[in-house]
Amino acid sequence: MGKALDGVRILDFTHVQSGPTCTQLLAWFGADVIKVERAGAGDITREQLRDIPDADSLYFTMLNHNKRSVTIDTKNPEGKLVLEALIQKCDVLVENFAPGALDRMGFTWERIQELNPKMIVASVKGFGPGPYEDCKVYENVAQCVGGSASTTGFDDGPPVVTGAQIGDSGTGLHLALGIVTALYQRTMTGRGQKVLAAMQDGVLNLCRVKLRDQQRLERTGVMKEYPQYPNGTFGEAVPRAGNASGGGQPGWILKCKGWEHDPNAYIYFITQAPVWVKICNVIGKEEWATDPEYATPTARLPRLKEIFAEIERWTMTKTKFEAMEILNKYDIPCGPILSMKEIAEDDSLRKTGTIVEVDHPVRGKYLTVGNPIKLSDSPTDVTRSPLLGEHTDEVMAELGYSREQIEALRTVGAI
Ligand code: CAO
Repeated sequence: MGKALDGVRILDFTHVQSGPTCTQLLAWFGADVIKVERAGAGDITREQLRDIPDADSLYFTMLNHNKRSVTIDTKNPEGKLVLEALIQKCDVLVENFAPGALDRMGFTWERIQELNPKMIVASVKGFGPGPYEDCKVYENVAQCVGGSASTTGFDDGPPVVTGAQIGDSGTGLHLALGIVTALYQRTMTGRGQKVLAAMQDGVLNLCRVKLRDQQRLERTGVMKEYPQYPNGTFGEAVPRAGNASGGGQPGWILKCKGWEHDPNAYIYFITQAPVWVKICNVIGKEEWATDPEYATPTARLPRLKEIFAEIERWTMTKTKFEAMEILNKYDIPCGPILSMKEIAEDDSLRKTGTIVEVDHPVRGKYLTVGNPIKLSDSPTDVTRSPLLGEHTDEVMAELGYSREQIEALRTVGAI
């Protein structure tokens, strides 16, 4: 079966996490992704967080599946010519260098347009145009400037960053959507364009509901779904809401059997209004179903702490999986707190290709996260990440270079 992006060639000038997540997705959808790296060094993540000496790290391998790797020194005049040949042959150039790096290399938007007017140039940057546009940015910085950190954590503690890489992988995902959209527009205009996904913007997009809450707070001075209500205080900005859902259906994380020794023996429990009566029956508080102090969502809002404490008395008598099974019978939305170990061992995630075992010639077998987006007519086969420069000769030959020319370029350090 063909793949959705068959025939699309990506010049992958990305490194670390945000850019590589984007190009990995495009590769999974069938694009030919040619990753350009510096000879002898490569993407810095090849050697970061190494768990096996001299083997590409999991950091690298898990972000660079299904790609080809070529080494080119793009600051060497002859290397520049090779990059120019690639620009002429590819549809999209994706990069996430520090601001200005591509221009300093001599590959301005204007120069790229001269070489290939159909080229789409897609970039991740930390910030969009403005006072911080020249700043380098990493994941946690993006979480802080995008509104996530100030709204994550508990009211009595400092801002907290989340383990989900919303700044890096989140922005990579945004960029991938921008690229396929630009490819689609190009089918009508015949022209390339610039695509920018700023990490601050990407995080803020994912924190959209918190900007909603900021405006609600400014209008009403209080947010009844937040744990600060009714006994705490609200300031000028959206506060940290702990584990509250913050939405229309109150939720909280509750202890389950074994919580004393297992840090993940917890369940997320949502007191969804349509199943309130069932919740009351399950936890043995049948009287709450009709008591006007508890029977309606509005009546429950000032009592959420007490209600969750009562539900927790019930969840503590069950393991998180037992609780999940019972609650799901009654359509009560909930979810066990799964550890990475439990996720890695989950059979159903392996069956769907969300967790995949990959074999690598140097590091052997390892687990990775497969394509989270499933297309029925474009299935994903996860193949290992390339070794540094593994495909240099192959790609150079496709560009029309002879064996002698390739050797000559290697001798002068251009590839
Ligand atoms: N040949 C020759 N030179 C190359 C090259 C190649 N194949 N590939 C890269 N280089 C050069 C670049 O031209 C740049 O040189 P100059 O600084 O002289 O212009 C240099 O390598 C390093 O680029 P960099 O500044 O992007 O790298 P860094 O490690 O200092 O910074 C990062 C890393 C991530 C902070 C920065 O790239 C950045 O802010 N990127 C945008 C935001 C982003 O994506 N952040 C996410 C990081 S985690 O996913």
